Formats: sequence, C-alpha cells, structure tokens
Amino acid sequence: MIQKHWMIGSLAGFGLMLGVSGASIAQMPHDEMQPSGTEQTTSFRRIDQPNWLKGAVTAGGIGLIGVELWWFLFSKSKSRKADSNQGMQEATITVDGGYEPNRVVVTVGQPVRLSFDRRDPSSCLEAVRIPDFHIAKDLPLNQVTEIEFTPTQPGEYQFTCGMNMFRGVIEVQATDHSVETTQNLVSQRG
Ligand SMILES: [Cu+2]
Repeated sequence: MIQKHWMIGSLAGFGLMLGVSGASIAQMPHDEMQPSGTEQTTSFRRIDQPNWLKGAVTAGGIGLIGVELWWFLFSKSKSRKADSNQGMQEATITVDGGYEPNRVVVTVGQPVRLSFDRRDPSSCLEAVRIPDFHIAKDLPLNQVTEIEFTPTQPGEYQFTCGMNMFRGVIEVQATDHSVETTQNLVSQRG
C-alpha cells in the first residue's frame, strides 16, 4: 500500500518534470529571438513548440501510463518456484516495500527454507508471520532471516507482516496431480 503511494507520487513528479523541462526548452529559442531595445509586446504570443518536442512529451505520457498500468496489473503478483537443493526447497524473499516475490511455489512433503532479506526500515515489515505453520519471526534490518517448515498438505498459505498489511502466498503443490484437485483450498485466512 505505502509503496504504491510513493510510486504514484514519483510518477506524478516525473511527469511534472517532463512538462516543466519541455516548457523551458520551448521557451529558450523564443527568448533569444527578442532583440534588445525593440518593441516588447505584452500581449499573448503563441509559442510554437517543435514537433519533436510534442512527440516526445506525448510518448513520455503514454510511457508513464504504460508503467502505471503494469504496476497495478502485473507487478503485484510475482511468483517464483523454490529451488530444490539436496532435498531442501529454498527461496529468497526480498522484504522491501512488500515481499518480492510474493508467491513462492513449493512441493508438498519436502522441507522448505525461506530466506527473508529485509531491506526496508519501515517497522511495518519488522516481523513476518505464517499463521498456518505457527511461525512468527522478527526480521532484523539488513539481515537474512531463515524460516524452515515442511508443508504436509497442498494448498495456499499466507505469510504476512506483523500487522497483516503486506501479504504473500506460499503455494504448496501436490506431487500427485490427482490429489491436488481435492485438497487445493485447504486453508486461506484473511
Ligand atoms: Cu505491517
């Protein structure tokens, strides 16, 4: 949530910057054109912006809209399959304005080690909880904290910050796909 607001703010700031710099570029040749001592018109004068500038500003605007769309639609769900390493399923989750990735895919019945790499000083993210596995752990800043557990049932299990504001999902897949359909929605808590 918080990061989204920053993002919107910085996007707006960037857009403003584009506009302002565009205007000052457009004004430069105009000012130089005025010879000193001749009549100064106080009435409005139409500033003809060069076409390349109009094109650049338009392209910039469209680009920003694209970035925003991408941010809202796609950046939220980043999924990663855990790496299997000598029977241990491992994944590193970066804690910075949320969880990245915020969906980790693992296989049932094998131990999982999640390494939370906390880089965000916000107290909101100073702890992580995985209620279904009765895990609650502090995440010291600029350290990697490992959490281990073994999922025994396929399903989707949430992990959250201490206040339940930021969330991620551990997706536990069945090894046998016939089991998956019957046990898919084991537990999901809001
Ligand atoms: Cu929080």
